[in-house]
Amino acid sequence: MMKPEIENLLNNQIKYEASASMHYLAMASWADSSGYNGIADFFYMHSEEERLHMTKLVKFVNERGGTAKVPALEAPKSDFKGVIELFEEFLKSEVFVTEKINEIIFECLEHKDYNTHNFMQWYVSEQLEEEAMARTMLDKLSLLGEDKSGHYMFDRDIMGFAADI
Ligand code: OFO
Repeated sequence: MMKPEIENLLNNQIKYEASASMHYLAMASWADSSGYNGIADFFYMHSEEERLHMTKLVKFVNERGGTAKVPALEAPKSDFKGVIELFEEFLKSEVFVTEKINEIIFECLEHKDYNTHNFMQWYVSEQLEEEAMARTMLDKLSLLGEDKSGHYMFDRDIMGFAADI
């Protein structure tokens, strides 16, 4: 049986993954309607990934005898100044999720819940990759600055970058 403190933290994490998924869906939609089709595909795909992260947690909580809570969510930000702001938001969101995952890892050790600790390792390595990806993309965009034609090239090549990271 899972300790209530851990169950609570995992339920909070379900909410963070769900809201990252909706956040990225809103970002995909903004990119789509702004003519950045590559960036839109990247965030549509990433939104799906976060949804899977959420579902994996829902199943784990239920399997361990807890009760997973499907959360209500606030509407995500849907308007962005440009591509740079989009990727700043992406990095900020991933850094936030990493902090929350680290808190769970800390509490698992405090409560000697090695099973959940083990399960959460998958999220730790996933976050490492996602943060690295967000930073690399933001670095590339910072080099381009406000250059619109550069942004369209970035949009054309983004799936290639994502595959290389
Ligand atoms: Fe990238 O947030 Fe899930 O884990």
